[in-house]
Amino acid sequence: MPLETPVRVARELADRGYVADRGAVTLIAEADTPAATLEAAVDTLPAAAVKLTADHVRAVQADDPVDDPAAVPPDGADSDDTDDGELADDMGRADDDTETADDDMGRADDDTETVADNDDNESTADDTGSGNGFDAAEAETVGDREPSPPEIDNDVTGDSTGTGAYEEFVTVFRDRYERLSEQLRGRVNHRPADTIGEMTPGSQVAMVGLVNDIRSTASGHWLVELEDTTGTFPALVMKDRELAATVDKLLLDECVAVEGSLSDDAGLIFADDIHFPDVPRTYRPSTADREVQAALISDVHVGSQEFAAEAWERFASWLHTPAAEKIEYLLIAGDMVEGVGVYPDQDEELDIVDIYDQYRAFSERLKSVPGDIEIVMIPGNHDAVRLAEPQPAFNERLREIMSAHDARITGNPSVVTIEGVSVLMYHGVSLDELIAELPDDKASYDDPQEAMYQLLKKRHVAPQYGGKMRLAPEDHDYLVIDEVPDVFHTGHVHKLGWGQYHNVLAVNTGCWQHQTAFQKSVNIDPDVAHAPILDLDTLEMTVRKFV
Ligand code: D5M
Ligand code: FE
Ligand code: ZN
Repeated sequence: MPLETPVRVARELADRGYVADRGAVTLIAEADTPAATLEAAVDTLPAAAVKLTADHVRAVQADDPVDDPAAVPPDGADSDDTDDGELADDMGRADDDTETADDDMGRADDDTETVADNDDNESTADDTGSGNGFDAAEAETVGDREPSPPEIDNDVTGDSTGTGAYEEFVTVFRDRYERLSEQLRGRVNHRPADTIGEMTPGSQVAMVGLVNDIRSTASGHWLVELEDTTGTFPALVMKDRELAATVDKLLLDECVAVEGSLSDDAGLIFADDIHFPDVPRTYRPSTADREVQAALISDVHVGSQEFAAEAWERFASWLHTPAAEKIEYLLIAGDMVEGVGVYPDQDEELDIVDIYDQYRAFSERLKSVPGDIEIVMIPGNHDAVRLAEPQPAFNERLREIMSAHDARITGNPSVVTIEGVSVLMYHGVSLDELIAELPDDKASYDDPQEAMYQLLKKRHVAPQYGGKMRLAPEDHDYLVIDEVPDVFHTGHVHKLGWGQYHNVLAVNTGCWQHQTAFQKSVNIDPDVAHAPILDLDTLEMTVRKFV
């Protein structure tokens, strides 16, 4: 029995449109005549069924002693020529593929990156298993995964009230102010905007507000205007003060506190300090109480000519191997498909032109993933949901198309808690904005995690409204980061980057789409087919490459 068999069994099933749980794959792979067992097991499924379980396979094996290795000693020559013939042939071809995959995975091992490479964390070189993972002896000990259902919070799906009316923008910004100012209030002795002008000139004052305007004065200083529910008030940041560097990091509409002294005419605050809601430095993330892992990915872009199909299949196959047995969750942070009409001339690079066909093809790709892995997905800007954020999850029709894998489908953003670890999943459109607006050392495409740190500091996933990021005004600002997450997971910029900010692991998870013509024209070199694997019990991360 070739060692690669579990992978080939999984592929064969996926090709036929079935998802199988790990137990089913293992039983078929270990059967004396895998091809016949597979055929028989599939035959027992009702026409509409897509999921093959270990019980199905056991039922077939109980009925048919020929497939029970204990009952009939294997006869190699016979089984090769008869029962196994056809599939063995197919699998023989697959074997060549697998060998490449194997080879690549060998490299993947060498290429495995750790948090330590990227930041100052400690991590083992590769704790996802030794060798290429296709170890038959180990496979025997592999049991079914038993993920717990994820808890989902902060999901707009089904609760959207916004119609886009002006008053709703007032409401959502008021909510943003209320919730973020709450986090700053205890730290400064602040006053409402409409009473500051009545205070004694020269006195110490503080105000909490949303940044309404940032402009430089004729003499090169900065005027930052804050707005609260009573009005606006300006603060002056002198250009030669250290604080001027902080102004570079300010975004419109974010919530900050300014402290300083009131000018002689009581018309502005000379700013001494600016505070952000931020994450406490002492934050201690929660961890799982068992050894279990999650794979975090994004930007699959099925339907694009650049979709990295082979790499995806290598990844999915690897998930069937013992090296991946601890991976019980797969989180996908948006852009499942390439979509249609997302960017000008996008249609020239489409492999599949119909949006529903794209989701059908995506669903097929999901079938290659072991059926006992819990999948959670949120939409991105290429997906067929409203573009304005917060984005509700896929509608019924799309859920139906993607139902094979029984994934948890939730909005963008969502807080997904798995094994006690809270993961803030957000697709990441605001990252483009941050990278454009902030100084390079604070946000760049090469280090997308730096931009994520800024979002954590601002406690909002998309502070600046009006540029690339579209806001849907709800009665509640879903984009505020109320609770500090243990992990912050984004995608969108197609670059891999991760690190810790005040003990929160921030990871942008690259993509499964090779460089597009647009990306080539602007020199974006995407990080394709990387799968960050997170240990939920230690929050250490390793990255597997499937390129
Ligand atoms: O976004 C992938 C990345 O590339 C993201 O940083 C936006 C950027 N991008 C890609 N195509 C375009 C066009 N045509 N205009 C502007 N920016 C673009 P994704 O959401 O996967 O397209
Ligand atoms: Fe994308
Ligand atoms: Zn995107």
